[in-house]
Amino acid sequence: MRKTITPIIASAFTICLLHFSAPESSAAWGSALSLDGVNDYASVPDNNSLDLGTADGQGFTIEAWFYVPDLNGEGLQTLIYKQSAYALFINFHTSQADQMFFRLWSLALPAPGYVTLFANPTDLSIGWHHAAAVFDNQPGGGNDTAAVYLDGSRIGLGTGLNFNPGIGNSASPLYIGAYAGVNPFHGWIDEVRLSDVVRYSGTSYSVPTAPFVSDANTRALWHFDEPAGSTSFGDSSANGNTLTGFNGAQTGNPSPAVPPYLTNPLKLADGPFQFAFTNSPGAPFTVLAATNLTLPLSNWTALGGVTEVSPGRFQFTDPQATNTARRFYRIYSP
Ligand SMILES: [Ca+2]
Ligand SMILES: [Ca+2]
Ligand SMILES: [Ca+2]
Ligand SMILES: [Ca+2]
Repeated sequence: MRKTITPIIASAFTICLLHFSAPESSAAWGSALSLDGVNDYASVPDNNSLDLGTADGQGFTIEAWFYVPDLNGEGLQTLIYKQSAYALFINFHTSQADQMFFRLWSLALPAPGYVTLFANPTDLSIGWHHAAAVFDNQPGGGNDTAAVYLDGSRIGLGTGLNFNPGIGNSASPLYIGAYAGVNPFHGWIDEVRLSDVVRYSGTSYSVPTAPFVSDANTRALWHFDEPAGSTSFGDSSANGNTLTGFNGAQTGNPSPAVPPYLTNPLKLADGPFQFAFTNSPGAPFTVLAATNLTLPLSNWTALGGVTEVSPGRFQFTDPQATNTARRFYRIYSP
């Protein structure tokens, strides 16, 4: 969830002003599936609840939140993948816009046996995004449509598709984050939901603002809210599709879930200024300082790391505080 922090305006009496900044992000609840972009993935064996869109007229939706940690991605990265059935993946680029692909397989199609909907190019920014792929399977053939949505906007639409009775019923496991290690996603994935119904239609929808709740059309729903470091991820639907993390895939968190809470600023006896704050255990922080609050962030001085004196309790001491009459501090994460 995005945290908006209202800046405090400095006055003549301000001796210390602490600004806490966290990375821009629009969602993710609790922890998420952490993926190293090397070979991490999670999977669950095939079963009937994962066979979506196979029956005549049965549409489906696959969706996930994903976190882009940097702008260095180049090449295919997998969100959701069921070989010979359905897949949603991203083609990241550093020198041109990124693309999202939605693939549907059917034995009835000519080689290579699938169609891929290429969504319009879009530049994915650092932070959380919501992606959804919808297959609207009409009875019979010739009138099916497929769509890809990013952050609530439809960025790809395929019409006149001909799946009859539906897409392939494959025996492949369902994969999250990579196809058995191939085309691995780098970042975090959260709130993955598979539904046997068309959840989104038209050109846009309101991006979900809360974790999903399982309903009658939910075939699988993973919150990845297990304790950090878990490699088994429970399914909130009634279908028991427990995912297993491989090659290091585990629960984690890309950013502090809450703004830091300042506990006890104080001036030590010999002059240094010290303060402490609480936050998620292990969260990375850097302290920046400036004597002029209006300086752009790039002109603030990095004072180095913060000490985590006990899990979730951080302390910072500035031995140079005695060198200036006034100094402002800003805590930055990561
Ligand atoms: Ca059809
Ligand atoms: Ca199957
Ligand atoms: Ca979560
Ligand atoms: Ca790994």
